[in-house]
Amino acid sequence: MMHVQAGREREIDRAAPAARACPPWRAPAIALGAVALLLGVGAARPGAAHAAANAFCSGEQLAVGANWSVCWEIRANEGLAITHAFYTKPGFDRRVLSDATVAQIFVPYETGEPRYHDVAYGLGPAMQVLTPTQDCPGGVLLAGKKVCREIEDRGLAEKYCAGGGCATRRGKTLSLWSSVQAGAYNYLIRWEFHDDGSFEPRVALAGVLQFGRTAHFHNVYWRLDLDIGDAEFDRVEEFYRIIPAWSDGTKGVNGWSKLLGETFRPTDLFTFRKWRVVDTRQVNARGNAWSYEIIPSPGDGSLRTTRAEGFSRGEFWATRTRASERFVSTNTADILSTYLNGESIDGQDVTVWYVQHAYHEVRDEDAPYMPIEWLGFEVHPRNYFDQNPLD
Ligand SMILES: [Cu+2]
Repeated sequence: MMHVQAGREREIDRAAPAARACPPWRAPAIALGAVALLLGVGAARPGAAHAAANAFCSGEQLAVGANWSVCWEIRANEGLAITHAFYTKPGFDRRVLSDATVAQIFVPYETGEPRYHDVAYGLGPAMQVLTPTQDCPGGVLLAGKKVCREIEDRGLAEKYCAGGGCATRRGKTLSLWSSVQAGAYNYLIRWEFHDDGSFEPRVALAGVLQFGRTAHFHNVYWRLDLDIGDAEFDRVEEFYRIIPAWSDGTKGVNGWSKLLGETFRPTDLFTFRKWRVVDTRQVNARGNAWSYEIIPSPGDGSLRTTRAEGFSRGEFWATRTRASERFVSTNTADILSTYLNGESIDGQDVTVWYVQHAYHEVRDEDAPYMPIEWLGFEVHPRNYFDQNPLD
């Protein structure tokens, strides 16, 4: 595990053309995106193993707390990346994630231009130094004060009454976050790992408006390699809840459909659509397959643009895991679509991509400095444990 090398950071900066409206890495550069894509630090692929994250990293790259053991690194393009995450507690030590990143933040304006591809320009070199007193008062600053690691109280985790008495359990979260300067904006990229086995990738919009009152989107593409137990033997499934033709509307049915080949899918609020990655070789004590599910947030929206921007065709993508397949787009290329080349994802090592579309209709309160607005979604264990792991 390593940080972005300083030399590589400079190379991105040097390659960036000057621009009036924004710092160099934010400039809509044609060649720069392709250059930056070559600079990222590749993720080492783990073998199939049950071992805590400390088999993969040490020192400040290893974050431990709230029943998690997590490795992270800084990459030239994606910034703060999670490279391994294990759920661990006494007598329990099991892999959840091998690799998780922000794969793109695509920001098109309603006037048609500009159309920014921020990860292609490089989030890593744009990470800012944080302050111990204001940014990270209860945590620890790492990576030259560019990453804050915290263990926080997340409020009530359980509340129940039984046997004549009531009880409350409070939860904890292990979080790692950083701030990235993207033009006039600040993005906060934050990974939260909760002690109940769920985790939450989050991005906040902050800073100063880039182009006054022009409405625009922040399309955040997340890339997750959920390696539940083993890296191999994944299967991706899509949830549905429907009202059958025979029902008068008071009765519904639900189920999971398998996605057998590389594909993209739109969100569908009417059927409570969500997705899960299942390990086909492992079942819990109740005989149910281990899985983790990706739950769209209600405000995530959807956006379809042009044929050339084919990466905007769906909110959820599933592809065969390839170490080289890490990015979504540049100013001139639809990269994500090229990963759909007919490979089977049934029983393979699978990477899933989820897109959140925030529509930023500017309001007066966004100036002079924007109130921080968070985007995020939850990734939950489903039958990964035999029961609530906090009990
Ligand atoms: Cu905005």
